[in-house]
Amino acid sequence: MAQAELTLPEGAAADWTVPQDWASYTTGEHAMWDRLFERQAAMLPGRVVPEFMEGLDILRMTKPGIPDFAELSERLMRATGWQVVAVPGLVPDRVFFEHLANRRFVAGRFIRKPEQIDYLQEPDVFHDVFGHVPLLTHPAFADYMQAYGEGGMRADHMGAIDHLARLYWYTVEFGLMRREGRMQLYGAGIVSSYGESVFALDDASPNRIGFDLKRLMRTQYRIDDYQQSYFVIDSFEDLLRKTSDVDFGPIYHELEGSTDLAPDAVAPEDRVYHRGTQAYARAKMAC
Ligand code: HBI
Ligand code: FE
Repeated sequence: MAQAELTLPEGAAADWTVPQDWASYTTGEHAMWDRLFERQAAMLPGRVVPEFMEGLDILRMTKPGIPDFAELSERLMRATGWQVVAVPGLVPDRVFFEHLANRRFVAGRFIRKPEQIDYLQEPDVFHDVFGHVPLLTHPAFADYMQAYGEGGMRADHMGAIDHLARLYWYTVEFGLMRREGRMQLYGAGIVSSYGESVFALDDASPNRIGFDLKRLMRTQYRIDDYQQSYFVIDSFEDLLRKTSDVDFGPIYHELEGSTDLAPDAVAPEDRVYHRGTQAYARAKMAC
């Protein structure tokens, strides 16, 4: 996605970070976190990979209220050497990549308003912290995120951010994993969403297709609704292996000459776990 020009907000450091200022959250804001947390915590066990639930535990995220990033960072640092830093909102791609490459996860400090409980455009602290941070306690996933940041810095120089961003989208944000015949969630965009936590796993509408790096980088995505296709990895170790020992340069070059695939496409060479009916997407289009 071509990113609109963002300007450094007043009060932000040169790397776009701001103080979280945890003490200034209101009771209402903490209550909003608790409401979202309880809803997801009741639904996710069994649906999400166990590594996610273990991450919540390691980081003591089960205690009430919006987490204090300093405390999260201390525990995360001990587990995998990652930190959580606050940013005002979306940051430029190269800033985002540089933080990841240095094992810093950038998180919004604001929380959604009650009327935005099920949908908001910009990532808030619930999406960023509840969705993304627990898996950063897992060594292979933690390394994958750093490698993604490093890959982003290289892609920036090659003009290939759009293709690389699809990898982030279909793994970190909307990934599924299948182990021992069991499909589970791990993408942050899914696990932080009440509706999509069910849709991604159980609905007949979306495709569920085996992970293939090049295929996935050709696939367009939707930012305004549930995904029409989800991609399935075997394990975090497998994801790391299939992306970190790969020279993306020749892939980007090849992709320049190939056409994109629509979000709902099924290709002949796909390993299809479920061919979606696309009934949900079609019903949406009709209204
Ligand atoms: N900024 N705060 C924030 N959070 C993101 O997830 C984010 C961002 N800037 C750029 C970005 N993501 C993506 O465009 C990259 O994955 C390419
Ligand atoms: Fe996200």
